[in-house]
Amino acid sequence: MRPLWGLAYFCAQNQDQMATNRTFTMIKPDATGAGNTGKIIDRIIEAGFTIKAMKWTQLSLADAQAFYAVHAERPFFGELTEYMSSGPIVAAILEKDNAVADFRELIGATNPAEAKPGTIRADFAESIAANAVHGSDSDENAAIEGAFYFSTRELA
Ligand code: IDP
Ligand code: MG
Repeated sequence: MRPLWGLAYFCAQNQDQMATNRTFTMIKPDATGAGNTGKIIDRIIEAGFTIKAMKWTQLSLADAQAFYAVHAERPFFGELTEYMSSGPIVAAILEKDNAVADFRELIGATNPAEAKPGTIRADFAESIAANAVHGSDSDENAAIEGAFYFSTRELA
């Protein structure tokens, strides 16, 4: 096989791996710090999501600013990025039909005071900033956010 064809094949495979029916999540520092990581992963699996990739890591402040660049103009950007870099997080790519919308349903509203009973944020979040979990808001952002943490070789 000529090298160029090999590269084209590799890129096509990568695109396929970043297709829809996936979402991206982080278990945030409040939840990892409170010892709720395992309980939250259980909820995610019980809700029918398959884990495609997962890692325990910590964001630097610069990483958090890059990840949340879309919120750079929001008044809470400084608070959010300092908080998200303050302790360990668990990053994961999840798969399920209708993954983005179903995961947002599972985690509940941004403000835990408004999250429906039984949602992850209602049960585990501390505040609107320290709200236990992140969930992508679109297929496009799920692919971008997943690629922030994982190469396609890390998916299984
Ligand atoms: P989402 O996580 O439910 O999608 P976004 O509006 O995208 O909510 O906000 C991103 C994150 O920024 C939230 O999950 C939360 O941690 C934080 N955040 C949102 N609104 C506020 C606020 O009013 N004060 C402090 N932090 C906030
Ligand atoms: Mg959001």
